[in-house]
Amino acid sequence: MFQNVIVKKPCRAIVDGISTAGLGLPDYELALKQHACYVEALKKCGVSVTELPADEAFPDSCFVEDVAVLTRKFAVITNPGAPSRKREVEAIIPVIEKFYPADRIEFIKAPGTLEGGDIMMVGDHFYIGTSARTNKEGGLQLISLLEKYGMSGEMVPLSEILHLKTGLSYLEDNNLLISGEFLKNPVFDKFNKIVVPEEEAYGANCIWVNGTVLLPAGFPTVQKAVEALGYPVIVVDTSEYRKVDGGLSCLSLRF
Ligand code: CIR
Repeated sequence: MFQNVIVKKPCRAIVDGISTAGLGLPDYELALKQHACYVEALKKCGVSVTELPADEAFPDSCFVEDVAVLTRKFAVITNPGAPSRKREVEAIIPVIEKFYPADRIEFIKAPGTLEGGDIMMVGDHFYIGTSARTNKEGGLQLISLLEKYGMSGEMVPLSEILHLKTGLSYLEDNNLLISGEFLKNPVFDKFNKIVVPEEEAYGANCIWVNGTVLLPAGFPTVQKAVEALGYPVIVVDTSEYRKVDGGLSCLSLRF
């Protein structure tokens, strides 16, 4: 169960965020409204939400998931692989210090790079996507930190999408939403796979929060499949974040 969630308001500079989507520029006012709905949905799941102010210096800074990995035993401040995002970590450190003692805050160090979107938690085991943003050195550093705290991790290479969780969402109870290049990876064979069709690929990025699943709006096949598993669902429109390659998981740190 999660007690806390950290989110960060989008800034006007979100229009300059890194994007490969080809869907046009985000509408800032709509992005703000969608963010407020996202926060409301999280609160309905019984978590306490810490909302950080917008930071105009960093266009992608609302995607707060990427700057930290928060486990039940310790926190990791990442070293984002995207050069424009590296210094986003400076603002998150004092926030993480409010929740974790100083001796339980660890750091990914250069030449290691790692972004939280590449990390999927399954109990005390963590899947680490090696991507354009997270390199093997960063993955090895995280695995050795996990082992220090009695947990474990393994690396999963990916090449076609941004982050591991762009294409995978663990919904607890062994249920895994899975899409695209991960379908043929035997690493995930032990899960109950809920296959996301190609045309709904963006819908593979959902979040489980205390038994409820938050889903992006506009992905009916994914929604039906998640509902069929018995989860209560809250649909949240993330259209403006999709324009800068972001989704539901990217917008929060849940711990
Ligand atoms: C980026 O490219 O870094 C942002 N425009 C999107 C980050 C999405 N984060 C995530 O999937 N965890």
